[in-house]
Amino acid sequence: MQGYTVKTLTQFIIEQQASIPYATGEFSRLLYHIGVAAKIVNKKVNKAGLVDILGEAGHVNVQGEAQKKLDLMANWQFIQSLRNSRECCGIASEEDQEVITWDDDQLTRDGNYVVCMDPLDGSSNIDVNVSIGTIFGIYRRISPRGERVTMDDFMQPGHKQVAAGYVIYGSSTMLVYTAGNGVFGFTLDPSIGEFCLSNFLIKTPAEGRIYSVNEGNFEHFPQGVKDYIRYCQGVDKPTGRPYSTRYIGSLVADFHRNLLKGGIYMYPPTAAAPNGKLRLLYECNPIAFIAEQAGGRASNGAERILDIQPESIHQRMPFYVGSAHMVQKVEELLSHEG
Ligand code: AHM
Ligand code: MG
Repeated sequence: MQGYTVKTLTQFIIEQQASIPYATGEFSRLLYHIGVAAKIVNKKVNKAGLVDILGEAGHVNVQGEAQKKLDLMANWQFIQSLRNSRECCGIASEEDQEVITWDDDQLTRDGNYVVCMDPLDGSSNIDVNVSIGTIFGIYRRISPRGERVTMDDFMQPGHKQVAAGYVIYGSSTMLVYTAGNGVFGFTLDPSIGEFCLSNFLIKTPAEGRIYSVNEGNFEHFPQGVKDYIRYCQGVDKPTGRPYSTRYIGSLVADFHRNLLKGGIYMYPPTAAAPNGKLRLLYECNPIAFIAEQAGGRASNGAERILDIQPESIHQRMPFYVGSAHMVQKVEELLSHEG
């Protein structure tokens, strides 16, 4: 029987590390542990239909949304794995009001990195077998090693991320990440339990033909966004319009499709949610870093996402991300609003 050659995530990380002079392996260890947590969460997500894990856990998370059982499990799993890595000294998670630290644990306090994460995004889709995802952004701490992490460690603008990624639990499970030198995708081969390199140096088309937005909120969008949606719907052969609308309501899945095919994802402000819905630290920033690394663009309509100075760990931000020309177009229309 013929075998086949694969490059696993672990192997890839080791090779990448070897190409960075003086790299100590700390960062590689951190990424490795994220991969381990992703595999465990994947197993549970796959099993979700079989065991009594579906449904709400009876708690409300910090945004007042009902937490699903799988959210809690994923949160716990990633926290444990990050702690085990000994490289992470603090976590900001969508599921926890305060940042997570391990002050009793000197080894962990010595860690050089903080992680901002949404352990299971798109959780309203859990019960209906639609793709969900994990999102993470990694920063080097600015407070001295060995001491308690401070809020300043988390209040760094997105361009300070040393790496960011997402895991999509979909028809297959993928881990996509960037460490600032391109975007790489790994597909989980369940038969060997390894993430295998499947997408080398992902580049997103500068122009796309898909727009993804919750159009049910149309009446509440800023005029510039309404104008952009009308533009997408307009008929124009040279630009390939009308564009297609595709909206799963699961950021990772919507973004991943648009990244590969070309398109724009938007979560604009509405009257009820003047800052939009998505969270800057653990949803917008990691996705924005990946988008830019793939040649795309990410903005809040007026400003580059990665330049925004965070003010609190759960802060929300309007979000426009994807193919560079499409994001520029909506920015241009928004700027006419005055
Ligand atoms: P969540 O973090 O509570 O899961 O919410 C984030 C999700 C995104 O994945 C998705 O793009 C968006 O919420 C969908 O929101 P809406 O249902 O308002 O369109
Ligand atoms: Mg989320």
